[in-house]
Amino acid sequence: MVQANRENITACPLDCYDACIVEYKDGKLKGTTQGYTGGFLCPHLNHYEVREKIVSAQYNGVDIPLKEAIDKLIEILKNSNKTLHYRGNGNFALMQSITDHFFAQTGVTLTDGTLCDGAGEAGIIQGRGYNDNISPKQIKQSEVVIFWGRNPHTTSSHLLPLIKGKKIIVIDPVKTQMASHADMHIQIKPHGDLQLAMLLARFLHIEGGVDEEFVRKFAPEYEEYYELTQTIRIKATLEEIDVTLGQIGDILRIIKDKKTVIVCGIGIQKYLDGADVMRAIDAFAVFLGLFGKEGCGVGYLGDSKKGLEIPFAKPRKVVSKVDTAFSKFDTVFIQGANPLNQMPNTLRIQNELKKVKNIIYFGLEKNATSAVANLIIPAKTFLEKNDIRASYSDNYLAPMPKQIETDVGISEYDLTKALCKAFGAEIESEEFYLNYFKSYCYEDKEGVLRKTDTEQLPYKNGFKDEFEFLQEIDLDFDMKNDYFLLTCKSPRSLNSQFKTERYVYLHPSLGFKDGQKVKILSKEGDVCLHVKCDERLRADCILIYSGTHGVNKLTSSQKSYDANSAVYQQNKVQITLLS
Ligand SMILES: Nc1nc2c(c(=O)[nH]1)N[C@H]1C(S)=C(S)[C@@H](COP(=O)(O)OP(=O)(O)OC[C@H]3O[C@@H](n4cnc5c(=O)[nH]c(N)nc54)[C@H](O)[C@@H]3O)O[C@H]1N2
Ligand SMILES: Nc1nc2c(c(=O)[nH]1)N[C@H]1C(S)=C(S)[C@@H](COP(=O)(O)OP(=O)(O)OC[C@H]3O[C@@H](n4cnc5c(=O)[nH]c(N)nc54)[C@H](O)[C@@H]3O)O[C@H]1N2
Ligand code: SF4
Ligand SMILES: [Mo]
Repeated sequence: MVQANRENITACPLDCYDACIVEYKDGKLKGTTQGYTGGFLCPHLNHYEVREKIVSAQYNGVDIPLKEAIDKLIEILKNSNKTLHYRGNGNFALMQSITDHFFAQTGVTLTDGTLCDGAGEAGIIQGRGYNDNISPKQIKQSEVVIFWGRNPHTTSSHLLPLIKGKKIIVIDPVKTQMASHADMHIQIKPHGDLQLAMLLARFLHIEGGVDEEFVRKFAPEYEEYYELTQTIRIKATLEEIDVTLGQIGDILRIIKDKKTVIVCGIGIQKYLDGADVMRAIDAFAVFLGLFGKEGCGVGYLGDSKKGLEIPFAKPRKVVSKVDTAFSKFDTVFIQGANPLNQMPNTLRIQNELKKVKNIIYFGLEKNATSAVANLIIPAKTFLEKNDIRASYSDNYLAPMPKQIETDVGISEYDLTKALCKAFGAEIESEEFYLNYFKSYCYEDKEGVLRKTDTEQLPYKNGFKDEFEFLQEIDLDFDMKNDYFLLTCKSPRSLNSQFKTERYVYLHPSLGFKDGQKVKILSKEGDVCLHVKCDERLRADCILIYSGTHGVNKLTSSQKSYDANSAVYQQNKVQITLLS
């Protein structure tokens, strides 16, 4: 039997690539050397307590005891004809979805699709058949790392020690911290990645650099794909995406005969055709034969639950998480999410939620969503409850035993148990589920629980079937008019948690000055923000970080063509000066 908990060791609960295992000692959180945390934590966990926590349940703006709030919740759910359970990833641990177990059993509607990485993942699955992420071990063994639409200093800082001394290429419209240290930075126009990836594959083929042995075995349709890459007009395309032929040559020269990993982020896929972009990057990696070899591969967000059968009841009814028709429900139970700030098209969400009779918010802090809720139920922080988490990129499960007792809030398990009891639904003990997850693991010599059935070297026996290349492309995106909206992750916030940003970032050449107030407009709406000039940007881009109040008034609730994923950068925007 696998070891249970080590008292002071828990794990960061946040939805983050790194899944740090942490120590809680004398009221402080510290990094450990387990997993690949390397002994340090990022600012979020170093300042975990800065958040303004909700300390009391509320009904219609009045503080009430927790017990009364739970009774109220039961009453609301009993009298509701149509209820929606909308759950985000504010806490990424596995027991957070125990609430699904109750809602699914009682016929409540749940959500489907993602605000996050779905389009890219769909592209991976279309090409490779399934998504298996590379582990940090492969990144460590590589010679060249290409960061493609990923900002490691902000969103995966624990990769940094692993890439010391390697050749680095960054493909990003922003001169990120990594870009300014890199051997090469392609400051590509947003949405230019599909064409770049196809041109790279084409020139690799022209130079005779295709790994013939690999493609013949695992991707026999590669000549047809090469023909597709030939349909792209070279000169016009390079101009359109703002890349030079020299840069293409340089990339191919740097990676020639080198163990290369391509570390992709969600930046490449916040578009309707996000799946195609990821698939074109994969195709380039296939031409290079990067799969199934030590020190090589393509990383992205993975299915962190891979290899686990989730023991909770499955929903019978689902609706989209991206363009959710909230108004069709009497009751909306929102857990671990802040849709009024984080979902696309805020005005639409505001209008939809106005028509909902009962809005219940179950979270840690006050935010745009709690402000419209009738009933607020405070959650417990990860230190105050038992849980266990998985990682996107490594195969460990990290137990998260309770560290502190408090009388504020309720855990997801305890709330679900109370609901199951009131409705006569079935539920096992908390320990049962935690042990169930642990039963997938063995304990390695460092004392880390690792899932037994996971490949350490993904695709070592090839893909599910042969690699499926793109057969056609649709380049229907306005690359010329107005400004591109970039909306990526801030170092200070975790989406809308912690310290959110308040500015719009513009290139100084646009003529705006720090502190001026501007209105940013898209076809969905507008938002007024103060300017910060930023040399790291292209002059045709504006940057508003995820979490900034009002940013999603600009974004569209369309869904990516493949997978029901949000497309935060599909809309172009305009700027006008206010003062
Ligand atoms: N500090 C911090 N860390 C986080 C989060 C956070 O909010 N704050 N959020 C977490 C979550 S939920 C997620 S999903 C991950 C995501 O983490 P990342 O995958 O790193 O995602 P982003 O920051 O959205 O975008 C990454 C980079 O893509 C670039 N980019 C934007 N558009 C394009 C494009 O068209 N082409 C190319 N090539 N690049 C482009 C952006 O400039 C940015 O530098 O981060 C997690 N970690
Ligand atoms: N403009 C723009 N919008 C974006 C993005 C972007 O890059 N740009 N990124 C998108 C992406 S990748 C993502 S993943 C989504 C994230 O969007 P959301 O899933 O809405 O995530 P957060 O903004 O982090 O809000 C998390 C909520 O969870 C609550 N919470 C934290 N811990 C717990 C807990 O233990 N229990 C409970 N019950 N609640 C808890 C917090 O109080 C907070 O209200 O945003 C998307 N929206
Ligand atoms: S947010 Fe990410 S990097 Fe920061 S402590 Fe948590 S898992 Fe580690
Ligand atoms: Mo995300």
